[in-house]
Amino acid sequence: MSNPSRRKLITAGLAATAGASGIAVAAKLADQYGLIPPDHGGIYGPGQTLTYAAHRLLTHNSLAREFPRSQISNPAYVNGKPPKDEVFTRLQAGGFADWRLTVDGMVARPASFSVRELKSYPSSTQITHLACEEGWSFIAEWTGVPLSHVLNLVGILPQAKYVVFLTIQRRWWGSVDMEDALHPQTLITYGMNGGNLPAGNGGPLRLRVPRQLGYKSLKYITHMTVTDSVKGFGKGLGASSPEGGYAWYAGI
Ligand SMILES: Nc1nc2c(c(=O)[nH]1)N[C@H]1C(S)=C(S)[C@@H](COP(=O)(O)O)O[C@H]1N2
Ligand SMILES: [Mo]
Repeated sequence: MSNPSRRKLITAGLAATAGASGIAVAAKLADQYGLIPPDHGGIYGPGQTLTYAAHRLLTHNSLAREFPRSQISNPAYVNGKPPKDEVFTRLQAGGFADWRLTVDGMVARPASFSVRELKSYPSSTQITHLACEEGWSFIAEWTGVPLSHVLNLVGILPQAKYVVFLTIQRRWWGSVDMEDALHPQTLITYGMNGGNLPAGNGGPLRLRVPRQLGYKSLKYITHMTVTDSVKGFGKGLGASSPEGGYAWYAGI
């Protein structure tokens, strides 16, 4: 589905059916094109499907806005406190030398990376906006390795549809589709505003998905699983966010 005029046609079809005969019908059309988000059930499901399908068709390959250095927020906003448990405290005391990011699932070469290894790969820096669903936002410079680079190292299998992320905080986990996973601005970050990523902002390792709301940018990531279905994770909705009433897809 790479032809832009075809894309426009399908999107127009989605919009027209949404207007004429209800979004449930539009959701059926989206289904024909495989554009169904994991939280497609329930009363909000058709709306979620319409949002996700329309975004995917219209904003394919689009870039999140990047800002000049002068726009960086000072101080950066920190939402919540870093974990206080024994495991995190011990890892932090050791300068996160023992922090690992493991990658498994539908990959040719499952692997486990230290922060130092991730820092040795080609890095990417972006000055982007992080917007929380609660209404506040800030701009920061993020540095990390593109997730696509890590996925290429482990070799994703052709049937892969999602990358699921677990964090050191069990309550916080989520997933992105392959389009976001392979998007050039999706990073595994270890740096912020020129220094190491502060623990308050998710250090030592944090996902950045700048085309979606802040809650998709999971902090303290420890584990990634490449999969063709998110049914086996939690309640099967693809993330902790829809379990708590927020959309799985939070595109902006
Ligand atoms: N592991 C983890 N990731 C998380 C959160 C969290 O509490 N724990 N909060 C999320 C929410 S709701 C937002 S808005 C951003 C906040 O990022 P910040 O603390 O760097 O401002 O991180 C997201 N990722
Ligand atoms: Mo948030």
